[in-house]
Amino acid sequence: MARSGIWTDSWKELAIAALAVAVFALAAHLISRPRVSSNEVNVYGKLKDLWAAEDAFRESHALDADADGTGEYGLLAHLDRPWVEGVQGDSAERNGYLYRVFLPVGVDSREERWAAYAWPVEAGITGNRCFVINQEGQVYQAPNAGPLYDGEDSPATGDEAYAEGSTNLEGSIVSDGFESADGQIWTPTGA
Ligand SMILES: [Ca+2]
Repeated sequence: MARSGIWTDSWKELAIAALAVAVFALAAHLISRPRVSSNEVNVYGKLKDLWAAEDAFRESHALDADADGTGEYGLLAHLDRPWVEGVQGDSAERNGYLYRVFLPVGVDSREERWAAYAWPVEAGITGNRCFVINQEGQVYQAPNAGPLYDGEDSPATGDEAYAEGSTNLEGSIVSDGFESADGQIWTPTGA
């Protein structure tokens, strides 16, 4: 009887330990997932804010390098608060994502277009998906599998969401179900 009691206790301890591990794993999953997804949801509003900031900046004529009366779009460091805060190099970090604005070469082109990408500071930890917006104001997302874009070590460089071979942000962001220059399929997103 004593022997079977010991075995019963051992199995109980094992079961409790297994349950504890399962609960811990579930808790870790529940804690990390919402942060990742809320970071991703945050990006949509931030990029729409950035779009409004770029429009306001151009309209203000704060930059008019060729003095033709038409303002040019600016980099993050040119824009109003809160975009200027925490800008390092060309990037700003917000809620686990890096944001970077790209401008085309040529003053006339900078009067017409820009693009901004947002990608995770630490892919798989602070976020998964990558996002892009340009002067047209629509936010697009892509899965960022790999990951393609991951912090400062693996950044977007400007033309990735455009057609293969496109340079200087010419054309449109590819969103018709075909792959863009980075091999991803970008889809419009509302959040
Ligand atoms: Ca100008």
